[in-house]
Amino acid sequence: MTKMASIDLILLHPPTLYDFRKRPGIYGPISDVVPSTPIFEMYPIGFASLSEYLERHGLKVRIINVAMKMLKDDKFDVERLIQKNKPVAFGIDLHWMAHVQGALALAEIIKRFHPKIPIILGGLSATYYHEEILHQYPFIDFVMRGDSTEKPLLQLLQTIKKGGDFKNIPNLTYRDRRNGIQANPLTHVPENLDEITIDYCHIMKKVVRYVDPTGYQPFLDWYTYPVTAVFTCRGCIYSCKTCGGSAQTFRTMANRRKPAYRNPKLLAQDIFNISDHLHAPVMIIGDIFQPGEEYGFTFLQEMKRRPITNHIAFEFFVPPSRAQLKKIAESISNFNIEISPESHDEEVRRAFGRPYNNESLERMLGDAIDLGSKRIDLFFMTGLPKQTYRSVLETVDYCRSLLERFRSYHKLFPFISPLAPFLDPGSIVFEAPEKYGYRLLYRTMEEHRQALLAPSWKYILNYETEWMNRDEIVFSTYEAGKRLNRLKAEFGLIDRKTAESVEMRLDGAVQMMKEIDRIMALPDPRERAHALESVSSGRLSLQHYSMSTICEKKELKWPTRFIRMNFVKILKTLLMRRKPNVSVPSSTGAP
Ligand code: B12
Ligand code: SF4
Repeated sequence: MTKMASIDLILLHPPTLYDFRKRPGIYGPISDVVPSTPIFEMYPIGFASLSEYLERHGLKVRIINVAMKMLKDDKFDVERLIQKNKPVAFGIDLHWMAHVQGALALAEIIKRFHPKIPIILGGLSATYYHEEILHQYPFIDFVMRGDSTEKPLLQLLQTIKKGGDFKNIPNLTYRDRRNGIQANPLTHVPENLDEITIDYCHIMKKVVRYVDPTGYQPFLDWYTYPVTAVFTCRGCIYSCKTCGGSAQTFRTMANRRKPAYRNPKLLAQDIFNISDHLHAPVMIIGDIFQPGEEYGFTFLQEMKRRPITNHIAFEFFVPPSRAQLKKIAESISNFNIEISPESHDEEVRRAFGRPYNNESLERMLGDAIDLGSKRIDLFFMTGLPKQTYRSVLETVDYCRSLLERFRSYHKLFPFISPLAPFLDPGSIVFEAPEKYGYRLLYRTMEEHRQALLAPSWKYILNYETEWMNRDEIVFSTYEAGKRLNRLKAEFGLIDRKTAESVEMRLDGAVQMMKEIDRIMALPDPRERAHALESVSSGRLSLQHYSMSTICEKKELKWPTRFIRMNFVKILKTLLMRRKPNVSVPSSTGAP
């Protein structure tokens, strides 16, 4: 038996488009405000909890970030990787819809080499399309649905290994012996997150076990900027109209009636564990006041008991009160904030589903600055309900007014990015586009898969709105990006050289988009294909305009210390057996 034969599950993270190295396109600013490139090489953080949980229950799991390997090495041979690995099962995430083409392509390769090894798909998009997946793509054997698959996946793997009936495994959709498709009830919907953990020490140990730092790497420059995330919840209480993770979407798609929260004390412990090993920033995913003030205050009290120097980034769904900010400032010395008003226009913001006005936003900015927030990021978006081209540009004017008002602060960073590449499947707007002024261009999984083969992100976008067509969404984004870039230089948030290089790239991208439009209008398909090929192999490589367009990745970075890893502690952990940071049974303290 080979060494690899003992692995039970290999979790693979696909690129958005397979093979993006041979088929470049203008992906545009679709990933400008997340750490990934448009290949979306970041794997779902759920991979970490799946791996930890399954290993805790006696299985052997390996994560391989295929997208990252392809991104880092032009010659990386995916087929060879697949061919030489023979686990009991392969798992592929189809969490973000943007991976639909890449996920299916990887699955096809696996089936070609290993027709007998089962392939499991999971994640939010797979959950939404579970039946279509099994109907349309014979190379997929199982879809594990829901936002919490640790336990049912364990059951599935045990059944695959030992034999048995699949019909009692919750959340599972599968093909039965007569090739019929069975969707078991989605009943595993845990009420809290105390039994699972995102344990970075577990990941470090796996990196060593498989001698594979790239396979576990979450995004391109993670080893120089090892930012981490901790989770307060799965699910959400808000219902933002285009969000595939809203309360309503989770209810219909994942059978979740209310969010599952992590015990606030365990959450603090998650941060301490990270802080012991890494000096880099920690992002808290989910507003700590979403479950109620008591949850947030319990967490902060816990943090106060053990002061740490890591920068902690808080995201807020609504502006917190001064009293709440004050508690944060008293408990955490280096706190940072991010909030997404989406638009300066209160009507647009309301139509999107954010329940606050500019006055409360600006009051919060003043308070946070006053109380010592180290940095504040504001995220705006294009492609929103009721948003026109003009309104997008007015958002930049609003940013100017904020930068002027808080001029002496120097740490208020506005960003603007498009709702792209796709309107989230299962979101309120996706389910009833006309009602909200949207026109959905692709609905099925196959339509999305084909769309990803288009040469520019304009043709990939799966929607347009009553207020902006795809052209306007695309070009208002570039124009706003350009103006915001200049604004940042003017207010000293980025240096002149950075601003100039962003602007040059932006202008180049716009030119290239127009050239692609011209080619796409050619009536003869052969001529079109030929022209597209020569553009992509041309001197001005498409790749150059695709990786980060309207801002630089470094603009997103939270402050951090120069030496970001505690190597001594990491080494000790690697040599030690640690108990996972979970509590069973659950006495959450969360509401
Ligand atoms: C945190 C978050 C992020 C973080 C990602 C952190 C990470 N590495 O996972 C950041 C900010 C980086 C991010 C980025 C993006 N996000 Co996001 N994100 C979220 C958010 C707010 C929470 C996600 C969450 O709580 N996950 C819970 C964790 C613990 O579980 P998990 O990772 O989902 O994994 C579990 C299951 O999904 C499943 N599972 C996942 N994969 C697999 C694979 C197998 C084989 C199996 C069996 C199970 C399985 O089991 C896991 C464990 O139980 C949701 C909104 C929401 N309320 O859910 C949006 C959401 C998931 N994001 C979304 C989008 C669109 C994006 C972007 C594409 C946006 C963009 N254009 O930049 C990018 C993609 C980034 C990338 N891949 O590189 C959409 C997805 C809609 C869709 N169906 O496509 C959501 C629903 C809402 C939204 N619009 O923000 N995101
Ligand atoms: S966008 Fe809105 S609905 Fe979606 S996760 Fe954020 S707050 Fe919740």
